[in-house]
Amino acid sequence: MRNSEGTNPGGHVKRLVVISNRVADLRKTTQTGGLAVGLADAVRERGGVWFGWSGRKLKEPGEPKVDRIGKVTQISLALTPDDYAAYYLGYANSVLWPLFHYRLDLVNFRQEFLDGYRRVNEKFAEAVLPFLRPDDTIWVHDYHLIPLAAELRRRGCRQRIGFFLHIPFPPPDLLAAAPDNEWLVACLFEYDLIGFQTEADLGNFRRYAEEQAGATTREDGSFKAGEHSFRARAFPIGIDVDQFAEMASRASEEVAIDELRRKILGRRQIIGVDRLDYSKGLPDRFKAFGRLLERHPEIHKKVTLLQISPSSRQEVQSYADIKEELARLSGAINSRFADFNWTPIRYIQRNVPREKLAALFRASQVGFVTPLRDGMNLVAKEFVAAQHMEDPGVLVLSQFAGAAEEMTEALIVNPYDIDDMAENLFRALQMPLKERQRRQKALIARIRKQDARAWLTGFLDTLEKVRRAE
Ligand code: ADQ
Repeated sequence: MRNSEGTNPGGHVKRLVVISNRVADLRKTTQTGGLAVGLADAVRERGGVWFGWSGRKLKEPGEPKVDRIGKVTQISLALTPDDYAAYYLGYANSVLWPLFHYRLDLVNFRQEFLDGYRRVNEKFAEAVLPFLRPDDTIWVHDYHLIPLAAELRRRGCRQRIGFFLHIPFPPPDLLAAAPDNEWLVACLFEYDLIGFQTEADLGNFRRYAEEQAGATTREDGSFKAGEHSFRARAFPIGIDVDQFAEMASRASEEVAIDELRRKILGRRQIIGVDRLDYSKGLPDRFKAFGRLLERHPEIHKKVTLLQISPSSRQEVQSYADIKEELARLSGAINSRFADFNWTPIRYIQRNVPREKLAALFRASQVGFVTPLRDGMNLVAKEFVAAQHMEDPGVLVLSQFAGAAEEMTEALIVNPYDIDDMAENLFRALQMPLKERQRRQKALIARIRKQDARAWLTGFLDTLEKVRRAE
């Protein structure tokens, strides 16, 4: 018998084994913040293993690198350049990422990508196997590693294995476009618990499981498909609200000076922060800001858009394309509207330290978060956590971000509708203080309730309770 605290019959807390594409640096996570911190804390508290790719590409990857840090063993594996190309750039980011973000037009399916994906998942399973103990709890993360449980089971693993999908799960009709969709879903069935970001994602998975894979499901989230029994549930991911708010209140001098300058000029700031990714809706966001200026000349020189977007996955063509498109759009909008003392769009393509990011959110009057599709979107939650309670900014949020399921007091917009976004920006900029405070109060209560810790314990407690056929 096991109980929900993750203890075994001897009363020892069971070790947690986290497996993700990239291994978080457990020596650094306290400074970097974010999701890795919550997970790293859980592994540190319970003791265990964090396993993943080291980020290195080597012709001869050799044995995995093993670091012991307190009660935690951190294991990282290098990939060959071929594996990196087929597994990471290929299947994960040119097939699964676009497909799961509803972008069939960008899917580039090739048999060698799928072969590489399978091969790397096998290598991961082989490499982590010697480090596993029979009563470990294993938690696998994200779309890079869907077949990992199947590979581990094939090698005799009987441990509880959970999976969390950080990105959306597409409707069955879209998923059907992947040549290997049946195999992918069958791989998911090997987990004891599958976690999704939202009820909508869970609903899509349930429909596929029932309609295409003949599974039977019950209200409590338990599924039966052939030999397999498992559970699936939504566990919306959250942030450490107090830690982020604390960071935001320690404004850096640079940000404070910039804010003061804007105050003197009576100028407001709209902020967007995203990895440079086509799922984040950046071109339409720029267009919406342009439309706002076009329709409301009275706010010229009174507002700027600060967009912070470091490049990512540049070796994938669609990412290089979006980078070019954004440079063109911001240039066109700036040259149309700018004056000698006002640049409408400030577009920064660099990573910004978290403390500075938090301070920038606090110094902004509107958070503009408009993904075309997003698993959750932590930026929306960070923007709210960073606000002054007495004089808060307004969040303008896409209806297609997972976060919109919870954050209903934001101004919810359709990210495909440029006019709708422009008008909601205008509304946000005019919003009376009382209304801003009311919305902020409700939003902060929401993100506090479903914070990083609630997500973590919610998932792990549910995983411990899953009854396994042993
Ligand atoms: P991402 O697609 O990366 O995550 P998001 O949830 O917004 O999207 O998280 C990004 C994180 O990176 C945030 O903490 C943000 O502050 C930080 N960040 C972004 N740009 C930055 C910059 N220029 N400098 C510094 N930090 C920056 C995936 C899914 C999401 C899901 C998360 C977590 O796509 O939908 O919410 O995982 O599950």
